[in-house]
Amino acid sequence: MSTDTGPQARHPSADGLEPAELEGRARAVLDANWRIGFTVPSASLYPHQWSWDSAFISIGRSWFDEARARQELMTLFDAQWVDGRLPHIVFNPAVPRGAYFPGPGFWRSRRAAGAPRDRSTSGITQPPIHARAALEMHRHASDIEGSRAWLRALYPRLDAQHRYLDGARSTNPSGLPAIVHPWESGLDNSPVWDRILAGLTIPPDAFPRFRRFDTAHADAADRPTDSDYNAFVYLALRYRDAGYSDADLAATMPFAVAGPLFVAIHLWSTHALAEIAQIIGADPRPHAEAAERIHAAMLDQLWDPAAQRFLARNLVTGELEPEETIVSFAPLLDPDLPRSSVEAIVADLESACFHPIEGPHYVVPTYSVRAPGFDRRRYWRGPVWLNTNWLLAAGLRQHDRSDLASEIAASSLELVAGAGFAEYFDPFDGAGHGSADFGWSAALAVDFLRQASGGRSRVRAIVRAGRKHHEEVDPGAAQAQADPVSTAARH
Ligand code: 2M8
Repeated sequence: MSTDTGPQARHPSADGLEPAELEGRARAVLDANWRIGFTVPSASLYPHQWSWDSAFISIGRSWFDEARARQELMTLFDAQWVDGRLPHIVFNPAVPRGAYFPGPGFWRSRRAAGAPRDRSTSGITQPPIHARAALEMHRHASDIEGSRAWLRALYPRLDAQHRYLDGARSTNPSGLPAIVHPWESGLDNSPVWDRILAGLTIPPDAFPRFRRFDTAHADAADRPTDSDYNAFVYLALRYRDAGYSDADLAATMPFAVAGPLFVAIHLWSTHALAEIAQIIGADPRPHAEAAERIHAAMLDQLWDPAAQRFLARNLVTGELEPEETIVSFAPLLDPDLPRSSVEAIVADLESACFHPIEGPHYVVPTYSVRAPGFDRRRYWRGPVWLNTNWLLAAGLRQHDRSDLASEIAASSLELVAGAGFAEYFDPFDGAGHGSADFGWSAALAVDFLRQASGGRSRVRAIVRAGRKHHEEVDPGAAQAQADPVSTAARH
């Protein structure tokens, strides 16, 4: 999406938009992004299949096209490795080389032990939201028998995915699944990783010069920096050149982290897997036991009593990474989270760091708006994203905070009604950034619309308000708000 074409272009014709029309537009985006058996996150910026994107997209699509939604997850799992790992990208052979970096020639998956031989993939993974997605889809399936048969076919693959994460990836002192690359977190350039990336020593001859293609499709100011990309490439090559081996990760990989978002999603999906097992007549107990174990390890390893916050643990140094970001809220997905932790998270969520008291704004920014490094448009360093909003809304509903969940849902719908299905949004003026026509923004808008509590009339008011809200924002005031110094001065 161009961000330089002024407010009119950023907020096209939301005038008088009805919820049904908004859903129609979302469906049109998903249909335009459909390829053979899966949906691309973005036709320009991400022209292949991404793992957690497909899960979010399937949830939204399943409200109106169950067959394609199921097919999407099956296509993804067709690329699962023998060890159970689900790759974060499955490359579309129809896309020309050079459309995306790093492509199949970089990852060289076909040479790796246990990778599929008939298609190219990356060798890293992404947050395992898939079992939860499958359960969500089943819950609102109109064709229950078809859905049950599909779950039966998917279950062994989901089970293998979880065994991989609970096995090879959890063989470290935390007992939690480690991620070996910021791309595995899904929140690539989140400030959570800054300290670790700053400490990397990248030898000058570590890799040949490479060319990024992302900045040809999105404004460079919206994307990770070149120095982020150097670290991303270096870490991916380290893992690839070690044969994608998970042996002794904390000793062999410079980046090995147990992060609250990845872990909480894994835990939430483990609970979903137990339910799926029950639905298809398999034994839920191993999953229930795994969930208990992950819950205990998450509280023990990732809760910082001093900060009263969940933080990512650097498994190389043993330290917790202190940045105040949205990952700290993800443990709301744990249905057994102690009340005191729920209350601490809600207090953070409602604080001026994530919910500025004055002036119009949208929730939930991905980084504290008061942090010196907060950036209202740069990717995972401040903007609002629909998938993190969707996860937090689900977590809040689980802990009887439907009031806050509805607020997040309303903010999400206002954003897409005002700025279209952008990849991410400025928390102050609601402008869209990154790619336009982004898959999970469209899909999760459908889910928010279908799940909206308070009835259709309330949704209609929210969708209409989307445009009004955008019009009322004074960009000058929004800029002042985004400046942490002036924000701090007001409180
Ligand atoms: C972004 O990540 C990819 C690398 O995987 C990229 O920047 O090229 C992230 O937002 C990630 O969470 C997402 O799955 C992917 C595709 O939407 O894009």
